[in-house]
Amino acid sequence: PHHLTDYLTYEQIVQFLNKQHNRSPSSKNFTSLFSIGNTYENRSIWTIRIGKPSARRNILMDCGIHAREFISPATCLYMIDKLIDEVNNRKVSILSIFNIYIIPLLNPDGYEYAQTERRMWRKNRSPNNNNNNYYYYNTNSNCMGVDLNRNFGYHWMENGASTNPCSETYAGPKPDSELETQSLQKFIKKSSQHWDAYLTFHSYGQYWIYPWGFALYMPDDYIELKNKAQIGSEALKRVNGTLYKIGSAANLLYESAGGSDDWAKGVGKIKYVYTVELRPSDDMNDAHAHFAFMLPSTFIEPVGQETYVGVKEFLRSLITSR
Ligand code: 0X9
Ligand code: ZN
Repeated sequence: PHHLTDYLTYEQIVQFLNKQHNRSPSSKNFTSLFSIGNTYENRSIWTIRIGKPSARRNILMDCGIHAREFISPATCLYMIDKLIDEVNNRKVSILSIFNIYIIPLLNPDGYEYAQTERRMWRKNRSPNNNNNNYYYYNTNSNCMGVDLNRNFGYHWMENGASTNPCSETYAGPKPDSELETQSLQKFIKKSSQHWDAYLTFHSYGQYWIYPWGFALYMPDDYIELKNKAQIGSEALKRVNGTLYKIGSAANLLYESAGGSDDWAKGVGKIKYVYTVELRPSDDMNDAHAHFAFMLPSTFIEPVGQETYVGVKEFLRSLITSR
């Protein structure tokens, strides 16, 4: 058990993952640590698999798509620590059924930049100096970075995204242009395995969101997605009383295309897909709302704790369905 009292740097996260992988004989047996690809600045996108040999079903989670949302990677690390606690548990656990793959930091370049240079950085750090553009005009620019959550090639650029490289929601020169986007997609596709669920953690607002983000209409199976989101968020609430809202991305937040969630469902054909917007709430009557993206690190523990319980209960509810 590890105490996460601070937001870690990329280097510290790599160390943390190695320590977790090597924690015990059973953690060495039941986890694997690998990279799904590299970023523009050549950082590895580390991924850990946690699951017992009997596990036949697969779950994917990622954190840290947006650089400034520090509570997201911290929550993935917290869950990794708790899941590895469970690996030692001889009882039947969700890890006897699911291999859980966690990518704790999908956008390490942006995260490092937010930690060292500009706290409110959101995008990745790829330069926008090419004319390799989807549109007839070029977007050569000195502004850096692509919003990875506008870059995924499913209904790309249809709504709520920008063609301007200086925008915070710049969708990139073309769909799937970014290495981080490609790495995640390759991993989802190549592991010719079936994925039961994909959860992507962001902040903030306390929303448990299902597709679609690109348009206001609902997926055919949205009732099932909604029911399972309810199970997760109710369990989460029982821990510290934290209240989540549930709905589709476009309805609850705003229409925006190119998200990893829409791609995972629309192209990746994963049934249970969610974006979880962690604490704080965005309700200005909430005492913590003013923290916004700058949630103090003292929140890592309670947010990690409640999110882990919610996710576990959600996963349990999948065991009986399918
Ligand atoms: O706008 C986003 O990318 C997400 N909110 S955030 O404040 N973390 O930036 C919400 C994404 C919801 N999903 C889709 N729009 N597809
Ligand atoms: Zn985000």
